[in-house]
Amino acid sequence: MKEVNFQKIEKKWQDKWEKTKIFQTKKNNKKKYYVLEQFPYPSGSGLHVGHSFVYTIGDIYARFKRMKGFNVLHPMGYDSLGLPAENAAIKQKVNPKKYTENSIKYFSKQQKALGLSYDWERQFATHEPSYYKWDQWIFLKMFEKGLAYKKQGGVNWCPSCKTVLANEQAQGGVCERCGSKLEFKNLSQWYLKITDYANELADFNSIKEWPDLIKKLQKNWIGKSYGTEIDFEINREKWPIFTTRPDTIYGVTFMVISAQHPKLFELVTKDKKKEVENFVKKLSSVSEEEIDQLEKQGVFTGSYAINPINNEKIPVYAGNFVLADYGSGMVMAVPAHDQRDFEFAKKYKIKIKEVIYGGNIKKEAYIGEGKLINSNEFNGIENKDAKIKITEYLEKNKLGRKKVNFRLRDWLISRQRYWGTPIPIIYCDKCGIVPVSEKNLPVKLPDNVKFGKGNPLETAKDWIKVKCPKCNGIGKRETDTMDTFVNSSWYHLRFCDSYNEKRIFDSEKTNYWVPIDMYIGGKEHACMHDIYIRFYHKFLRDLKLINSDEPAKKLFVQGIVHGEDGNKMSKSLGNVVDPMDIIKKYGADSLRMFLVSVANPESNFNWSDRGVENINKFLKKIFNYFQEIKIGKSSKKFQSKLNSKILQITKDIEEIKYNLAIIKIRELFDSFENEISKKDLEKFLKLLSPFCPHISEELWEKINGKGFISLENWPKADESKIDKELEKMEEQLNKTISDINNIINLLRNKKEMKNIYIYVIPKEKEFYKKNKELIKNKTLLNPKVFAVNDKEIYDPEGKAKKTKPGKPGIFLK
Ligand code: ANZ
Ligand code: ZN
Repeated sequence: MKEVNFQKIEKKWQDKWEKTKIFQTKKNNKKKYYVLEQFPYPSGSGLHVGHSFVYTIGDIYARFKRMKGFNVLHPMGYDSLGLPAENAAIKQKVNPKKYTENSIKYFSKQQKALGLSYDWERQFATHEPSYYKWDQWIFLKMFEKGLAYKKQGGVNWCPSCKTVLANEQAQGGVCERCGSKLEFKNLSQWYLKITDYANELADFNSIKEWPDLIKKLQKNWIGKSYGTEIDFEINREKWPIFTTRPDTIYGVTFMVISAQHPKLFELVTKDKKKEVENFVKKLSSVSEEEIDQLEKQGVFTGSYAINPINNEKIPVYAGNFVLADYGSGMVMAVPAHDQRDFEFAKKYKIKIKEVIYGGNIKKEAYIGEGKLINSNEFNGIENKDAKIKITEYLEKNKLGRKKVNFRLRDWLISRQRYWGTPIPIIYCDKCGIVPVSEKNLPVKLPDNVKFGKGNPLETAKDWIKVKCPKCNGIGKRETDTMDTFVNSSWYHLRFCDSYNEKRIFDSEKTNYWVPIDMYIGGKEHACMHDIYIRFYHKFLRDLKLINSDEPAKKLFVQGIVHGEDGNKMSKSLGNVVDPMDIIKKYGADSLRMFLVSVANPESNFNWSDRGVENINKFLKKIFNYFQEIKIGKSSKKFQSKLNSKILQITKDIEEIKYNLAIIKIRELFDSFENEISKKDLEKFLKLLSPFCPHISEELWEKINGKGFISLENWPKADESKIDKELEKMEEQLNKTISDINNIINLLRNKKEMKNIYIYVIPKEKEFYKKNKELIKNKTLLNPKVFAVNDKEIYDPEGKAKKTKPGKPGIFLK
């Protein structure tokens, strides 16, 4: 086999694509298709295998859809603000801007080396003031509508990143970025009122095609819960309490208010003050997940609540297992029917009152269904019905009401860091919080800051000092910047009109392209970016800037590439693969094809050097074949094969089962005969081209000589040419071969195996005999074929009995 200089070929076509701008997109009469891969955080270390994988998945799709006749938008940009860039810059003692811009150059160079068919004319990076100006503009719109607001409260603080974090970034009580254990602080911070959209975000009806897993994770995170709000009276004040179990209201024997509740001390009596203060001080922050494992602790506040249904007086405790910002931050505790309350009651010797019949409440809480007892007029009613009846009763007497609650919290966006979008707010002693006026946007990040202790922006004294837009008095700029997830919440819209200076984007242009038809990204974003982008999309819809409800029709979540040893790639394990090394050695086409050939792109898989080498050999074989082709007439058999493969490959790509498509491309190549028509060879190259665009262009040029294969039409199958019977037999044959290989792989003494005996039904004998050579090549065993009714059948283990039509019996020796 002759060597092939893949690198030279790849460079040639990348240059041609770039020069002719063939992937540049404009509005036209074709149907649109928007493919987007989640844009990267450009880091100085460049592209890793995970990036190459995501972009390859998207690029194959974009190329495929383009050839299918769609007007495809496939843009790329950089999510370039954020902590990691700032930290890396500090470490290298350079300005984050310089660091970031170098990283972007390096990144896009590597992306180009992968042969990705982006419309580079639309590229932007979020650290450019022409982009983040619109982050600030959206913030002002939210501020105007009361959706951006400042609030004092308990927040998660990362001691290592030295900033507060949003709830979504603090799951499990650790920092999403660095994994440090979070501290609890009480601070005044900026929030976006995502909870106003909670109900709509919990509705997935218009994104049915999102993966079930992502929908489930989001659903849990948003946590829609139907219940009843009941007004308890404490010290003559009304305290509405959220419960999902109004049927247990007669069993309430104490109340628990969150130790972090802002109004806790209004309930604490003088003699209990010291004790409660000590209790609160001892507690550290816990995440929602941790609460269930926590030892339940509390302390009596000295106050009593009145149960509105029977006027019973019950003690109010402060406790560590109640969340301050869920429901009303206080619970009505029913120890007989809630295990947390049960443990608490046992510990503090509080009365346990059974109100639902069926359990043994001496041992544990009974959380099952049953009839009500000890509940006056509601006795004897099934508790499911009692939920409705008691809520009705409370509603009638104005003591309570139906209520839907969400676990989702407002999005905390303040960050005490430099490398983010400045929050466009000015503080004035006279006027308070004043928004920067629109015409003064963008508020640019100052260059002159000192990194070191605290928020660097606080060292930009000249920048901070500013006139108050309202009274012209002395004002001070907000020094917190926005969470970087803000930047990525609407970038998909900006790609439709990247360089608009007058507006955030032109609605007509954007409405043409959005929603994204195929969005590709990681599972880790399920409850962060994937929720935020939906929120922003809906908000901008409500501003009438766009007319769709959801950002993406389809979301595809790719698997993770592990190291050759099966572990997560990491420097310390020495199993990191640099895609650029692979491109240098084998070329981008081999890398691309390998990445999507091992497994379904949805699954995790292990890197394998041998795997790439194998693909590389295959591509060399194709290349060599085309150097010495005999163009002629295709046989009927080949035409049948080709057309049937076109059908299957098209379907596989459509469903992003690229690995299956590649198996079929290989089978098709294996079935190449001495003479094939030019048209058919062209079709083969077209099928190959989304995966291996460079050599496809090169070979296309060789046999056709005109234009770019990337802009050709996808081949259509002529079903009349398919010999269904034959194709079915071949499919079964391939299945048999793979069964044989599976058996061989399981055997310990595989080396000693020489012969394979294949038992088929009489009708299939001829077909298998004809394919003996193929079986031999693919299994490295010597095949002997018998029909089950042959007189001289050799079948020492009675395997012929297992034969079924299309499924031969097999014996190895
Ligand atoms: C009385 C009761 C009796 C409850 C019973 C449960 C079982 P979801 O489904 O998650 O909405 N709750 C209310 N606010 C809370 C807070 N801030 N922190 C911790 N727990 C809180 O759960 C609602 C239930 O969680 C409510 O129903 C309340 O306890 C508790 F046999 O009220 B329940
Ligand atoms: Zn003022």
